[in-house]
Amino acid sequence: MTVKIAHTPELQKFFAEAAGFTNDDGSSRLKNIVLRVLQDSAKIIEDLDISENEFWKAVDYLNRLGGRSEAGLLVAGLGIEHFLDLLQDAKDAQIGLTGGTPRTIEGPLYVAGAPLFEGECRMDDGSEEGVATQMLLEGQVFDPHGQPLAGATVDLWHANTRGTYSFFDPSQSAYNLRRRIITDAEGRYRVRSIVPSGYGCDPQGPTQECLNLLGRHGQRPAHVHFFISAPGHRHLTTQINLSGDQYLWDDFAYATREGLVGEVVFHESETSGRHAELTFDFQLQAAPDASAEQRSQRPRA
Ligand code: MBD
Ligand code: FE
Repeated sequence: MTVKIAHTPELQKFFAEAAGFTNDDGSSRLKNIVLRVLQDSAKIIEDLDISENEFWKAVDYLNRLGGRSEAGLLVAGLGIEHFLDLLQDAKDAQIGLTGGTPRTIEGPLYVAGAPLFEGECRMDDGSEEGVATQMLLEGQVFDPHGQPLAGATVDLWHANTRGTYSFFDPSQSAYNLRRRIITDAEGRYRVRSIVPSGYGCDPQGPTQECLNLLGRHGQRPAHVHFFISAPGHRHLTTQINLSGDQYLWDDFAYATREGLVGEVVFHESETSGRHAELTFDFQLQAAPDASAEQRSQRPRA
């Protein structure tokens, strides 16, 4: 027999009290959100007949998730971060704000303050020389009219050959594979780097623990992240996902999108050996207001 009480006036009054509706302090926005969380949580518990053991297992899971700083990873893996992109796309479409390079998720591994260069630079610290394949990555940033955008900031980051990121992988040097480049007069950026490997969730971590119970893997294709910004233009958060990767269209974080696949071309030469080239251009939208020029206020490393 299923017993349901959450809908009763007594319980609704109780949730309103717990969410602070009977006092005049605090944030009314947060009160509204917390009330909804309480109501919907209670409904989930009732509707799915959540047992006491299941409930406390979930509480413990959240503690362990936070303890390992994997909350940002889980929301990516459950597709909620991708949902935010789809929702923003739909909001944009409704007001006719279209065009330019598609957005896709940031992921949890950005670090602010990467070394800044004009036009071009090298991204890797050379520590994987002999192991990594050299990659020349270049392209142009365009404005909404298709004109090259000089002075745009291309803030890019990617993993090493083991699929790990500097800062989060303390064995790498500071800001390895993280750079900011100001586009030149022709809107160009150009970097010498290495071909990244795809990312995989820590097999021992709480995110993979959840994915296992969903019968899912925790792998991403090889990819390069970008924040692109320029005065008067809308901030763009996106990624290039690399062609040929087995996870290209089987990304646990759902970041690969039409228009965001980079064609990596491998070359064999007697003088410089094997190296890869990847060309990828970006187009920004005009900023509807000044705040649109900035990236989100998401707390980051
Ligand atoms: C990554 O490198 C990433 O890009 C995302 C979205 C999630 C986990 C690791
Ligand atoms: Fe990534």
